[in-house]
Amino acid sequence: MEQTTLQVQGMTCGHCKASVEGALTELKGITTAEVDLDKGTVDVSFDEKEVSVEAMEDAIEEQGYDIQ
Ligand code: 9UX
Repeated sequence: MEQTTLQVQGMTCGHCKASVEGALTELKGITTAEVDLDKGTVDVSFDEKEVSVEAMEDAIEEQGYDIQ
C-alpha cells in the first residue's frame, strides 16, 4: 500500500471535499482519500499495482479542480 498527498486548488467547502473524496474512492485500487480543506490537500492510500497518480489527477480534474 502506498501513500501520497496531492495539492488541489479550489476546494473550499464540504461539498468540494465530498466530491473529491468520492471521485477518488470510486477508483479501483484506492483505499482511502481524505481531503484537508484548510491545507488544500488530499491524502490518498492506494495500491500502486491497480491505480496510478495520473488516474487520480484525472479523476480530480473531472470534478473541476486543478492539481498544483
Ligand atoms: Mo462548495 Mo466547492 O459551494 O467547488 S462545492 S465551494
